[in-house]
Amino acid sequence: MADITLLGVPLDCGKARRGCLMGPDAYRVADLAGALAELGHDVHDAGNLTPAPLRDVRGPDHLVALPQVVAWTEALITWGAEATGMPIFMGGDHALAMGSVAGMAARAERRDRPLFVLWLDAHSDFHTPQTTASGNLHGCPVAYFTGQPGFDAFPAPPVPVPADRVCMIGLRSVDPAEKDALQSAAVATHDMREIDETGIARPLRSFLAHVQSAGGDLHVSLDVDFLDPAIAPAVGTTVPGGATFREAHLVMEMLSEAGVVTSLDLVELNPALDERGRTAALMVDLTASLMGRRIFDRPTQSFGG
Ligand code: Z70
Ligand code: MN
Ligand code: MN
Ligand code: MN
Repeated sequence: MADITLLGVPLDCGKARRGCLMGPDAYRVADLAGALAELGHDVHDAGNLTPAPLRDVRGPDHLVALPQVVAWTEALITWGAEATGMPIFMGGDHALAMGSVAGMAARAERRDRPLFVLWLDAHSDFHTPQTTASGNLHGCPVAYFTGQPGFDAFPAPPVPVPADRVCMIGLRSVDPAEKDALQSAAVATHDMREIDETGIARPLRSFLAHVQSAGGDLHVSLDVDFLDPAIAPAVGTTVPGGATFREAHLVMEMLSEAGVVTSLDLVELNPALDERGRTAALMVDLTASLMGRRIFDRPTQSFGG
């Protein structure tokens, strides 16, 4: 059983629309801790993280809340590098993944294991501060933690994650600059067109085989908008055509059976947009599937490779 630490990260400045700061408490109200404890895990709620002191940082003028996102990133890297067990980062918007992933990469290096990242999102979040048109830093975390240039205002990621250790599933909203950058980067990108044609298990199975054969740690970053808005309305950036309830649970069950997941982000939940808490409840159920909840028991599985 896992030693799980829930960390609230009420970061709400990665974009203009407010509400994600209530995410951590929505997960507490939906009893994420209880759902995981029921599976036999040792669960500890570490409360909410506090950002580092604001510094006078400079960057392109159109960036939204740059000093605040830098301060959160610093605090997350410091916290994550020292974390033990299985951290679950309860967001907060996706800008938190700059620090959560960079921190987990630092920790993985200390354990002498390569860190892999599974990015479950409608968006590729591969902008740099120079290419983002919106100025919203929640659209930039993957470029940051893979060590792309242009993040001078930020602390350098202690251990950049090589782009070929990142797998994105669920893509259906990719801006032109991101598309160009992804075409020359080694990130594995699986869009909804591919998933419709081949099914969601195929790309996931091959990525998990890769992680297993490399003996890696796996960080999963789950954006609410990976899911179809019909089942997960509580997100500022709904994009039609998302993962179904069954696809999402299958992904989580396969992740659980692979036995490689060592940390998780739950991001972009905006409780002000939820309907009677159903998106928060679904995110809790998906996390429970990831941590071992099953219809029938199944053993840990080797995905070959
Ligand atoms: C767009 C931008 C984004 C998440 C929206 C959207 C980015 N590419 N990311 N929601 N999680 O503004 O850069
Ligand atoms: Mn404990
Ligand atoms: Mn995202
Ligand atoms: Mn998204």
